[in-house]
This record gives sequence, structure tokens and C-alpha cells, in this order.
Amino acid sequence: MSKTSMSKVCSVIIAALTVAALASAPRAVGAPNTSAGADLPQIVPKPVSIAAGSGAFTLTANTRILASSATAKLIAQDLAADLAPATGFTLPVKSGSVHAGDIQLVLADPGTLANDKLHEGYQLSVTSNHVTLVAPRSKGLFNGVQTIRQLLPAWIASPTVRPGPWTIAAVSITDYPRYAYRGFMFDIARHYEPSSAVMQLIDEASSYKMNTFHLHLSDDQGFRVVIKGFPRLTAIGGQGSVGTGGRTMDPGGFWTQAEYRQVVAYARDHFITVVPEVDSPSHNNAIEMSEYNDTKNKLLDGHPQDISCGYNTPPTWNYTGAVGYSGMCPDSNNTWAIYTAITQQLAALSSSPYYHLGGDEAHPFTPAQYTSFVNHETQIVTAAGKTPMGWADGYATTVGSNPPAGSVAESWMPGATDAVPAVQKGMKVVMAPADHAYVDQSYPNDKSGLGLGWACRGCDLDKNFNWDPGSFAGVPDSSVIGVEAALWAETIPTMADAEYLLLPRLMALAEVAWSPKEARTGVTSPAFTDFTQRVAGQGPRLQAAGLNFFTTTQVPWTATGTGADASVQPNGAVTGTLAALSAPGVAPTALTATINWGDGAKSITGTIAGTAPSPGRVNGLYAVTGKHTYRSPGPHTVTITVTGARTGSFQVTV
Ligand code: TNX
Repeated sequence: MSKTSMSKVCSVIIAALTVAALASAPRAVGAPNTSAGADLPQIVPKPVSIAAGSGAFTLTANTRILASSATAKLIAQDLAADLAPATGFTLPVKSGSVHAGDIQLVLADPGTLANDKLHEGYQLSVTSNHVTLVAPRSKGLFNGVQTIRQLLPAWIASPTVRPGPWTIAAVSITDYPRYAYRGFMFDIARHYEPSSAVMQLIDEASSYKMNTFHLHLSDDQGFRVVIKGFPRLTAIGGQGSVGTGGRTMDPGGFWTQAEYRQVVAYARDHFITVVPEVDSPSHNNAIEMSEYNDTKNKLLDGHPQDISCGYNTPPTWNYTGAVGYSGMCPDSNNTWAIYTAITQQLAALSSSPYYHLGGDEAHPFTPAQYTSFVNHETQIVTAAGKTPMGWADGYATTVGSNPPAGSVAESWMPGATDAVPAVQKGMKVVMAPADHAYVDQSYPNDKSGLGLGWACRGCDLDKNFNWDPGSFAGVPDSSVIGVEAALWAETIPTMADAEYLLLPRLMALAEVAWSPKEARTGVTSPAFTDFTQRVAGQGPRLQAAGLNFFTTTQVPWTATGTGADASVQPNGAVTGTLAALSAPGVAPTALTATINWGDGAKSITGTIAGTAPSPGRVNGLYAVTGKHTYRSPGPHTVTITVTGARTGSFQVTV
């Protein structure tokens, strides 16, 4: 999505609502546990209710995007910018009354969202005449725009112009989230990634209506953002990453505060808040390595060696994935000079009400030391204007008896056993049980070597989907504020590797966080079958966008395509590439393309070319070509039918 400033708050203008469109006769109403009919659109996360209408809307170069207010206009401009690359259209953003062919964004109460307690919902109506999106808040409009993008053909995700047609089957959707906190965590401490890479992730997560980005900025192997007054934190602490591929250490890096601000602004434009995490009192070897000998720093007392309370004193670098050995001393003034600077600066830079202090796996500490550390730290966090959040294993079980009001524990233990003490202390809980929500675990029968296995070795998409955050023993749903997908980065040196572990798992966790509760049980359940059918619809979108993903056998991926650059020459000969073909996870040799030229001539077998998938890498789009000479110049409608490891049929015009 393009960048706009969403920070302007404008008064709600109740525009003349075209509600007649909402009344189009429904054919099928989506409900929990029902399998989506083939005629229902493949939306992830599943909306609260969806009813197919009749006919279809077509977006053309004459479409206008109407906005009911200045705030709606910002989102309308984003939508226009987002539709431009694939359609080639420069759609004008206007105010005024709706005409045939328009998309209108209206900031108003549609009257259908009485159950939307979190105020992020929207009402969307698509008729053959126009599209109307209505939401009481701009967040809702943004969420509705994500649905409009998914209703359009998959090729809308293409960075280059595609031929369309850009139709949306008539539909009426009422939608709002189940949980307030719909998070994804990325660990740039174990493997450094630049801010630009993180912005791509924000695009992807916001398209599935996630609203919180938890940035794991510091761990034993790296410290990733400049802190004023402590240049060594990044100069020394940012130099490496976990070693992979036989290396002791992978390359490191760090962000300037300007880059961090850019990420926060980009996230804000996608209605995502950023939660910073600098882990403590353990998982901080990079801080110890940076500051242990920082004897000249005026903010320290000349003897910073007293920060070191881990198993190794003096601390030494360890670029393996080892955990739980480091630690900083709660009774050292130097520890607090460092943590205060970090906390104050990151709190000021960040947009979330939460500040994540880590708190996990603090093995070198006695409970008393741990409590002393965390209780001191929560005061710094609170004074910096943020609500503390911590990993539940330590933060909920060991912290002193008075967690600050509103404190959030992030539960990661399978079975959510670590959430129980949090609830008993009156904390709210974010659910990230490692066996369901840790998207850094390995896939089944996978040769990529990517992913860890301690929580869920060889786990497929059903593990991410089949669980309920509100149904753990001792943890009432009323204590749960949301769900987080956690992408730890020990094994992922590149963004392609990160995407591979994250997708399509992120879709499952987005659905668990957004969609109404349903019986998500087992690989053959109606809910999972329905989900995997909708994920299949995301395949060509991901491929068109050039994203990497795991083509799990649990998803019924299909073959689908769109026209490329083929044309009919004056002599009738067809030249160029007929189609770009999406066939996720299979080699071109496993496919046959039968081309019916549409002129009565005998069908031929076309050529499918492209690079096959390899371990850890999905294939890209394939090129379909075929030889033919028409008697007339065209246009001609060509039908391409793909059989073999993926099946499907589509038409292109030459
Ligand atoms: C556990 S659970 C961790 C991380 C690792 C991750 C790998 C928790 C809060 N910490 O330090 O990166 O497992 O899966």
C-alpha cells in the first residue's frame, strides 16, 4: 500500500448512504462450520457473515473512488494507489454521489455493526452497479479495503499491468474482529533485516487484518536500533547474527532511529501499532558484550562490569541459538542506566500502548533477583507512558505481586499453562502457544532445513489453525485480548526464508484472531476444509506478488492464469507469451496445458516454461506459449486447460 498520513482526525460526516445495495437478495449465508460454496469468495480471514448476490461489478478505467470525508479520502487514495500497478488505471478519488462503476468509501455507521465491540468492523456491498464500503471508523474502512482487494481477481497483486477483467461477484459482507490484539512478531535480533524488509511484512500482515507488530529488537546475538548515549549497543551489539550454513556468525546490522520512525509511520498507515521488545533480564548478551567494557561512557559509573549476572563473566559472544545463559544484574546502577535509556527512547518512538520487556527463560536468576529486576523495569516502562507486556513464563509466574494495571502476559507454553498465573494476577493475556503460534517451526517432509523443532517439529498448517485462544483451562476468554504469530529467526537468514516459514501460517493465525469462534478441530473438519479452500485462492496472489511460501499438501492449490503479452500478427500468427500461469509447488514438467484457440481449430498442447520449486523456495509464475495462425486478426478468446499435478481452466484474449 502506498503511504499516506492517517493521523488526521476528522469529524465523521454522515454521507448519503446507498443502502439499497445492501438489500440484494442473498443466495448463501456464511456461517461457522459450513463449507464455503464454490460461489463464495475466498477471503482470509473469514468474515462474520457473507451473502452472495447476483451479477458482478467490474472495475474499469472509468471507475471513481468516492470518499465521504477527508479521513476516508486518505484510505481511498491508498486503494487507488494499490490498484494502479496491476490494472494500469489511475483512478480518481472524488467526493459526491455514486455513479455506476464507482467504489464508495463512507465513514458512517451502517447500522449492521451492533456486535462490533472493538470498532474495527465494516459493511461491504458489491452490486453489478457499484461497490459501497461503510464503516464507523477509519480502521474499519481500512479493513474493508483489504476485503475488496481479496474480492478482486488474484492478479490485482501483480506489480505489473495485467489484462483483467477486474470483476467482483456481487456480495454483501458484515465483518468485525473477535480479538483486539492481532499480532505478528518478527525477530530481527537473531537475524538482522533492514527496515525495508520489515515494511513488506507489514503489507502482508495488514492484508490479513493484523493490527499489531511486535518487534523483537534485542537478544543474545544482536541489538538492532541506535540508542542515544550508548553507541556501542549497535556498533558492537549489532555486528552479527546467528551463524547458519556452517558459519560461526552471520552478518548483522542495525537501524537508525529515523529508520525505526519510518517503520512506525508505515505501520500506522496500515493501522498497525508497533510494540518494541528489548528482552530482559536474560536474552541480553549483546547488551552485555556492548557495555561490559564501556568504561568511558558518562552515563555509566566507570565500572560497568557489574552489569554481568549471567553464567559467563566476563560475557563472551555466542552466535548459536543457545538461550537462557545471559543476564544483567538487578542491583547494578549501570544496568538501569542502560535499560532506562533504551526504554525511554523506544517508548517515545513507538506507537503501541504496550512495551514488551521480554522476561522469558531467565535461568541464571533466583526468583527474588528476577522479581527485583522486573519490578524495577515495570516502573520505568510505566513512567515512560507504556503498559508493560512480558513473556508469561517469567513475567506472570515470578513477578512481584503487583503487576501494573493493564499488564499483559504473552503466553507461549503449549497448553497455555503459563497464562494461568497471569490470569490469577489479573493480567490480560495474548495467546502465542508455541505449538500453534510459533511460525518458526519446521514443516513436514520438508527439505529446506528451515525451522526449529522444539515446539512443533514437522508441523503443518492445521496446527496453526486448529485451536481456540479462548478455550484453555484456567484462562477465560474474557482475559484473552488476542493472538500473536511469532516468527523467531534463528534459522532464517533471508526474507525469502522468513516468508517461507510465515506463509501461509500467518493466514491461519489471522483467522483465529479475527474470525468468530468455530469448531476448529482436525484436518477433516468442515472449518479446516473451508479454510484451506480459501487459502488456495491466495496462492496466485502470493505468486503474483513474488512472495515465497510453503505449498503444503493440506491446501488444494489449483492452476490458474492470466493473459501475458501475446498478440496476433497481421498474417494471423500468434506471437509472444499467451499466459502467466500460477501452479504453486509443482514443476512445469508435472503439468500439461491444452490450448483451445477458439476458432474451431484442433486444440494443441502448449509449452510451459519456468523455474521449478526447490527446497525452501516456491516456483514463480510459468509462461505458457503455443504456435497458431488465425485466419482473422482477432480478438480471439483462448481457453487454456491445465491438467496434471495442478488443474484448472482459464481464458485469455489475443
Ligand atoms: C523460545 S519462548 C524463545 C525464543 C526462541 C524460540 C525459538 C520464548 C519467549 N523464547 O528465544 O527464539 O523459542 O522457537
